[in-house]
Formats: sequence, C-alpha cells, structure tokens
Amino acid sequence: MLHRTHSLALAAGIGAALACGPQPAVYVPPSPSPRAPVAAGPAVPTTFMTATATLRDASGRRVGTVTLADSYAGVMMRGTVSDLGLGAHAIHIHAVGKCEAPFTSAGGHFNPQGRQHGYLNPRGPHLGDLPNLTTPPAGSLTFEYLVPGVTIKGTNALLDADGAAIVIHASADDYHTDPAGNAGARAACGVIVAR
Ligand SMILES: [Cu+2]
Ligand SMILES: [Zn+2]
Repeated sequence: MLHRTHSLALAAGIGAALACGPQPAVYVPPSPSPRAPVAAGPAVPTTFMTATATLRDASGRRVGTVTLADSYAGVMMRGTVSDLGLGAHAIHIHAVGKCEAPFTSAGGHFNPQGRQHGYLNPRGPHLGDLPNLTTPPAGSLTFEYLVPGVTIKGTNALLDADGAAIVIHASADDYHTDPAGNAGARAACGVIVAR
C-alpha cells in the first residue's frame, strides 16, 4: 500500500516537470559559494601516497616517528613521541626537508598560501600549523592530526622541490604570534620522506 502511494507521487512529479516547459538538462550549482573558506578547498590528491619522518633531537637521539597519508580531507598524520620533557610543545610542518641542528635548516612553517601564523590570527594560519602536543610524565604520547588543504605530492605538496620537515619545539605555540607562535627552540626535527 505504501509502495503504491509512493509510485503515484513520483509519477505526478514527472508529469508536473514535463508540463513546465524547457528545463536545464543538468543542475548547475551556484559558484562560487559565498560561504566557501578563504583558504583553498580540499586538496584531493590524484595519487594517494604515504610518507614517514623520524624525529631526532639536536644530539641525534630518536624521540619519535610520524607517518603521513593522503586522504580525501587532507593529510592524516599519526605519530608517537617520547623523551621530549613534560608539558606542551608546539609541532609544525616546516617548509624545507633538512634537519641540521639547531634545525633552522628546516626553514619557516609550510605556507604555500603566503598567510601569517596561527589559528587565532585573522591573517592565518599557515597550512603547516598544528595543535600543541602535551607530553605525559612518563612513557610515550601517540597522536593523530588531520592537516587540511595539503597533499603529499599533489596540490600544496609537502614533498615539493625542497621537501618538508616536522619540527617539535621546546615550548607551546600561542597560536597567534607571527611567524612561529613564540614556541621557543626547535627541540626535534624529522625530514618527511615518501614511502
Ligand atoms: Cu615549528
Ligand atoms: Zn605557522
């Protein structure tokens, strides 16, 4: 009984459409949407890739690992860190894949859009900005972050000509001070390499 009612309604709908004269063959959505974000939309890669980074401190001691993978929403980062010292630490993707202590070699934050630093900065953020990590009193910390708007080797590619690196800082990111969030020394660094 319900099925029959539904079929009748559908037939009536088609009849009404036919009676209304010429219709566009394909629905064309309005473009661009007034609510579209200022930053680039999702950067969907044509080829999904994975990458990895081994984090080392200035003495070369291994303090963590990170894996990265393209997704439909940006790059997924999964990492484990240990022995960083208690408290909140800034973590960013930096623009150059070179980690020579004291890690200024990694350049500034990954920023292909030429914006300023920080989630709380109206002229920010950098695509390489990430939320702080707060490390526990003992053992290791595992985290997962989504990095929207970037890919490993497509649009806004992390692995462009000069690569990219993940840097962890001695202090927390304040999320607004340009260009680096007042996050202190670069405590650890890992070059991102394709797998
Ligand atoms: Cu940084
Ligand atoms: Zn930044």
